[in-house]
This record gives sequence, structure tokens and C-alpha cells, in this order.
Amino acid sequence: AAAASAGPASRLQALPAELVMELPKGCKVPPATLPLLHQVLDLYAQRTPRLGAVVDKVTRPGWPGVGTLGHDHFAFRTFGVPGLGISSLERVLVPLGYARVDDDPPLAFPNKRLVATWFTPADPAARAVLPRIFVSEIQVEKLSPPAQAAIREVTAWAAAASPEAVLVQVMSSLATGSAPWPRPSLDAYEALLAESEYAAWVMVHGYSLNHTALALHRLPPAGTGADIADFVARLQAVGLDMNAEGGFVKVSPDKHLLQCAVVADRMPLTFACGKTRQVAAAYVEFVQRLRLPQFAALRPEEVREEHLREGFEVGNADRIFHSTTLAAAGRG
Ligand code: OOG
Ligand code: NI
Repeated sequence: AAAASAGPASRLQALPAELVMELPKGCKVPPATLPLLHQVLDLYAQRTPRLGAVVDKVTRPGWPGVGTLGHDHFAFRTFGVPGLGISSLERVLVPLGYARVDDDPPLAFPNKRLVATWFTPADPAARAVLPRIFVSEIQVEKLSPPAQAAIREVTAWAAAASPEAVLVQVMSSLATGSAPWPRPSLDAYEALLAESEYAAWVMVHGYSLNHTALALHRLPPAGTGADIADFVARLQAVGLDMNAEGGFVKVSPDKHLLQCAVVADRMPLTFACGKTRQVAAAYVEFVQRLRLPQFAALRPEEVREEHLREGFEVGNADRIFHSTTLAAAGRG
């Protein structure tokens, strides 16, 4: 896939043209929203060489393929410390036309010491194009004293700053792809990694996009979208490693939310001590949302995003988090 080269996306360097979003006419989304989301995606594409490979394969003749791939959701990870955490992205997303959705019960992952929530475009007309945004945070107070100390040391500035000042730092981190804290030494990184893969990821990647999830339900055939099990087999056949945790396809208890992920790319990172090692970068997910039973009578061509299973599922997400665990790869 060629990098996007025309129109409003002309500043973008690495983003495949198939992943550029276009808002439907008349929808009420602030003008800053799409440029920021594209900037975040472009930085992600630069750090995720596998994305280009995935898009190339998926849009090849013979696949259920397409000119445009839709984004079901984006996902970010954060440190749950004062001033940062989920609330720091809420301050970015609400002015961009997103509304927070608080699930009841909340999405919680006690074994990973994580909680999560998600955001949806406030204007329903934008929901078929703009991604949902899944945001998680690690409950720092539940980590060991040394891990807490390492995180608090680099985030103390946020507790002391005004919300407006923190917002400026978070925005600039989103727009540049660099974390709003210094890079750790390799020893400090490895100590954190031994305790929490998630915490180590956030320490080196900050507010970089963790993944985009591409929407299989927006591909043909109408009414169901592309079959996810078929997709897993196709992706494996072209040599991509899939997250094998709990099976390749993660299925919600209601059977209507189906997810799978290509495991994270690795990238070499030079630490503050000058040493370099491979770390997990970002990954690509696929989602198939199936039609809700109350819309079973619709003709396939009448089925829209609002007729499909909404939201996220704790059991699926718990497994998808493993996509940045470098040992999670499997070829079936
Ligand atoms: C998020 C994992 C969960 C989903 O769609 O349920 C998730 C992460 O790895 O940060 O993406
Ligand atoms: Ni996801």
C-alpha cells in the first residue's frame, strides 16, 4: 500500500492510504479531531512495519478486500497516577467530540492490575467512521515499592502541574510520539518488565498508539462482514504471527464480539544508559462485530454499525493485552 499522498492527509509519511478516514458530510466533529487522529496513526505506522504488510495482504485480490479499511477502535495505555491515567486522555478526547462510556461493571483486569474504559464519538453519524477509543491504566499503587518509585519519579511533575499544563504535555506527546518523561536505563526497564509488561511498555512508549483494530464487519459480504476465522488463517498463511492466548479468535460470552491480533512488532530501543535492546512496539487487531438478535430481520444491505454488538469484553481484552508479550506469538 502506498503512503497517503493527497488531500488533507498530505503531511502523512507512513500511513497507508487505505487507512485514511473520511468523515460523512454534515457530521458534527470538531475540525481538530481528524488531523490529530491521522497524526497519531501516522506515527504508529512508522513504528509498526507490520501494519504496511498487513494492509498489503488484506487489500490484495482474492481477499474479501477493499479500497478502504475502517478503524473499529484505537487503544492507548497509561499510568494511573495523579494527573495522568485515563482522565488525562479524557481531557483530550472530550473537546475532540468524544463521549466517555462507563460500562457497568467497569472493565477491570485484577490479575494485570489494570482498569479500562472507552470513548465513542458523541455524534452518532460519526460512529461509522471515527474509531472508538479504548483507554486503560495501570493501578500503580498495586505494584511493588520499587516499581512504584520508578513510575512516580518520572510522573511527579504531573501531580504538581495544573490540568491545563498536563494537557499540553499529553497533546504534544500524542502529536510527536515521544513519552512525556525521560527514557529509563536498560536495568530500570528490565526490572519493570519482570513485574508488569504493561508498565514497561508505557514507560518507553508513553501515549503512542498501542494499536488500531480494523473492522472486519465493514468488509464484504454485507450483513456479516469478513469471517474472522478465515482471516486468521489467511494472515497466518502469509507468515504473520497471531496472538495465541486463549485461542486465536477471542469470543465474547454472547458470541457477538470476535477479536484477533497480529502480535506486536519489535523495535530496537536505545536506553538512557546507552545500551540497546529489542522491545515490543505496537500491534494490529481485527474485530468482527455481529448483528444483534433484535435486528435479525434486516436485509444484509440494511445492516449498519448501530445494529451490531457494541463495546468491549473483559475476557477478550484480557487476552488481547498479551499481543505485546513477545512470547505470545503462535502459528497454530
Ligand atoms: C488493549 C487490549 C484490549 C480490546 O480490544 O479489547 C483491547 C491493550 O493491549 O492495551 O484492545
Ligand atoms: Ni483492541
